[in-house]
Amino acid sequence: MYNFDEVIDRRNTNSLNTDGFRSYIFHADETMTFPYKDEEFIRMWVADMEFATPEVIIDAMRERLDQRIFGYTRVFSNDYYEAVSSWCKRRYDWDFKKEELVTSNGIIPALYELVDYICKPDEKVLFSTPSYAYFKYAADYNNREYVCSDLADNNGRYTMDFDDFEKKAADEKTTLFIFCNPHNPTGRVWTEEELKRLAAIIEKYGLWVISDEIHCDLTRQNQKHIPLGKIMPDYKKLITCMAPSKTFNLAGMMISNIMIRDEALREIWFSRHYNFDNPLSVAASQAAYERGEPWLKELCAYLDKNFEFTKAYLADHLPKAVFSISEATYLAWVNLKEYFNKDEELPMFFAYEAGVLLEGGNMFVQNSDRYIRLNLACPRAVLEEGLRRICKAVNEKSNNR
Ligand code: LCS
Repeated sequence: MYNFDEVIDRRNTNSLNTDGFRSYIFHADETMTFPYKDEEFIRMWVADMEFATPEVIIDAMRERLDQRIFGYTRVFSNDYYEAVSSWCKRRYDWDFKKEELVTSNGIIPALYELVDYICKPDEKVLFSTPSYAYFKYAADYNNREYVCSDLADNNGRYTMDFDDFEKKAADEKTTLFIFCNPHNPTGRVWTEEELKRLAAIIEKYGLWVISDEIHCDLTRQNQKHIPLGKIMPDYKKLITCMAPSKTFNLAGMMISNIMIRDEALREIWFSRHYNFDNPLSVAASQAAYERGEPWLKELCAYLDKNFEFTKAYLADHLPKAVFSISEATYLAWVNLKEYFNKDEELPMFFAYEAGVLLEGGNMFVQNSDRYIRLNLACPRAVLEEGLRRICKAVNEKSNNR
């Protein structure tokens, strides 16, 4: 029904994906040149999609545009809460109270604020690595120390090292754990058993926990996301973050949903947070949760196929790459240890030698050396060309050694 094969030109839209890669990936300016023109790159980096946002959402934004006045806006209507909470109830069998829901112009800004509100200056933030780098930046921004607990890589399937995690959680200066559920970049959907073990440690040491569930709607069809809030129904020091941004390709609309259980923390939030929303974003988000599900189902089926294709293609063309299909996210996390030396800059190699923009292990804090992360949320034809170029460049390099 929806056409995920359509290739859409994103240039001249001030898109980070097409126009911002020099600064984001290479910390360089416009003078950085490549053997490829910008429009010749296959872009498999930042986590947004090459697919059009569903029409039901665009229609809702159009209807809002037709009202013609765009004054100061904040979510006041009960309809918004109803839309988000029925989504969570229907899909994850999880409830939260209306007063717990606040909105933020993105999960990153919420993390930056919450670290400040929760951690005293000498307290530390814990997260699992490899990690989405903004967990570290949220600590850095607030001059808080951070502590990493490395995940274990079992032939491409990652697990938590609970002993190491508990050791770090036991430090009385470690007061906040930022949890990625499901996990970016490894794609893990944590099981009920894993979540229960984790919850027991969190409770034992009384940690605050922010469960960042931004990727929860994007699971493989054989997987089931469990909100940490469902495992810890009465734990007050838990904040859950969800958003329509990844799910419906709305990152630029900058709206996310943050569920804060603790009343005192909510009060700090309300007294310090810059508390306005973009009216188009509110309309988009509400419509997404009310009417976006049929599109999402088809998207997930398409992504499943892209993962299967990638798995088969890598097995055929880069047999020493270690890759297991991500249980969630549209991001593939591929171990290229057999093909690269420790000091090699992978994003640079693939940009120059393959004309592919991707993210390398160096962008995920630690425990990620010689991995690449590929964004598979693109039309199949684009994916095929990207993989063809990646495998060709690696094989040529190996043959020349
Ligand atoms: N949390 C996680 C775990 C993410 O992966 C991302 C985006 C965000 C938060 C951002 O939330 P926002 O502020 O947009 O609401 N992840 C990206 C990534 O891995 N590459 O580009 C963006």
